[in-house]
Amino acid sequence: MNLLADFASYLRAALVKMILFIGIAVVLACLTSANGFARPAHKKNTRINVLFIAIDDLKPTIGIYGDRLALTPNIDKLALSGTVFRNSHCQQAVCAPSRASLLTGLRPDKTQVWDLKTMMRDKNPDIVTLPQYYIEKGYETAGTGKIFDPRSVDSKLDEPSWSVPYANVNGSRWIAATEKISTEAGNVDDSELMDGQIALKGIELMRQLSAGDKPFFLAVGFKKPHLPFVAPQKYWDLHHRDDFSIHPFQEHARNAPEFAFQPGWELRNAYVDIPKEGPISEQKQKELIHGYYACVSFIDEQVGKLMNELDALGLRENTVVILWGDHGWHLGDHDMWAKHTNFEQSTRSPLIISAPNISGGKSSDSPVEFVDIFPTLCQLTGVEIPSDLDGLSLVPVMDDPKFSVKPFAISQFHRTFSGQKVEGYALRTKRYRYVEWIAAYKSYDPYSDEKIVARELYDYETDPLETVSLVDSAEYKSVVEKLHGQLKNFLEDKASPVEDSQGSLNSSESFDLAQNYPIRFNLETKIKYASPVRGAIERRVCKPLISDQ
Ligand SMILES: [Ca+2]
Repeated sequence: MNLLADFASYLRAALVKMILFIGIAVVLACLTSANGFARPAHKKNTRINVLFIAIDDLKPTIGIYGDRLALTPNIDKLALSGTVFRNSHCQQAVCAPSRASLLTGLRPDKTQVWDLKTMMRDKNPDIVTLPQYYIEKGYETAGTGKIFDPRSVDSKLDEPSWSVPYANVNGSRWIAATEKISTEAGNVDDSELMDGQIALKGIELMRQLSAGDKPFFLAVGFKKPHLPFVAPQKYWDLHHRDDFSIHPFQEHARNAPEFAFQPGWELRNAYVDIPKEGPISEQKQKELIHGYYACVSFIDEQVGKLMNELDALGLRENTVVILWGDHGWHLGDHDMWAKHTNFEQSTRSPLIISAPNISGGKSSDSPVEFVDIFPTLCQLTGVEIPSDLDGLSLVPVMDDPKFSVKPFAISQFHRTFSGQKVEGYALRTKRYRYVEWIAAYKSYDPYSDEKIVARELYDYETDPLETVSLVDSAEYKSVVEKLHGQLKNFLEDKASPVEDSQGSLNSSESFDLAQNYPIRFNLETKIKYASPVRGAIERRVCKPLISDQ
């Protein structure tokens, strides 16, 4: 009995050990599989993504730029996490040339896209664009909406630039209008208009890209506030027409050459409610200004949707967000509408960059240019900066907004004068704008003073509205000489802006946005009040950072 009992006891113990062994083996197998030993590990992407937001025809009618009438809570919020460049200028104030230059980091005289019909790769088959460069660096690149101007690239919106086929979005330019009118409102959902669709497509792409193993460069290009000024009624209702005034200076600047101005053909030639020539009534001007601001608020809401998705996906900490408008816009100043000039309201364009590991709420008056965007993004994402770019990284300015990387920005535009082509090169410093109009010339040609057919000088400290060109004023003789010398050196490629000022610290009035903006205004309150679901809005009061209008 004892032996049998002992044997039975032995069997039970052996059985328990066996069960324990099998159990432990199963658990271990599960654990190793769960730890990924049984299959390749999923490598978490720790590189920096880029969210690249382009806004067509957006001037700095943005709250954070000091515009009292703008309602742009989402862009303002983005700006408070980044750096606002208040003295930022496009290279040529019209869509295709500005975008081709920005997206290649090369000035228009190198891309040779100066108009709305030249195909960028006909002139430069081997040019490497910013998104294309990111593909080379191991990124996934995707785009939707308007990034390149479609008139300057192939039907796939520059196929070499995108690793994911470009996501086109279609839609009507008007809500219900059967005629080509310049403004329209309608009780429609955002998603019924093209820009609402672009935001949704941007979100879809962001989700798709964030699920992949590669870092991404996602470009989302909104089409408003480009004409016609069409937006859902709720964005028109955010603004009160009586709050808007027509521009106080509606004449051509004294002493400026007549050809420097344009007759507003983009507005006058395309819309049935605008006279082909002659005065535009005060009532219609206010409607246009109201429409522009409504479209800006409409786009601001779409920017908010993208930013919310970026946060929801947990991507904010490893994504650089950049927002830019491709050039400025004349809203009636100098009796002009639209762009196509070398004046301040055409060349000055919003630029906001928010980057992980660089503190936000900064604002800089340093002159900067859109050719600076390519190298800046490279540095912010830890990618080597190509050596043949025309711009400079703005990271030193983002680190310390008192820093200047260059003493001036250069814009250009062409005209016909006395039967010949003249090219106007505008040099913008912190205080001045100096323009030379040069006959039958581009910057790659030999420079000669004798080819200059006209010059202009504006002093924004004494004349922010550019009412008079001071180029012949005795008081400004030494200023003109200095700026002429700088422009001549630049055009002769003897001294790029780099050599003139790199590493210099200036003592300009740069300040902390969070402390100075807004003075009597709480951002959260503004977002609440600016919500389109609310009809009435409390008018806000904040200190303008720079005199815009
Ligand atoms: Ca444009």
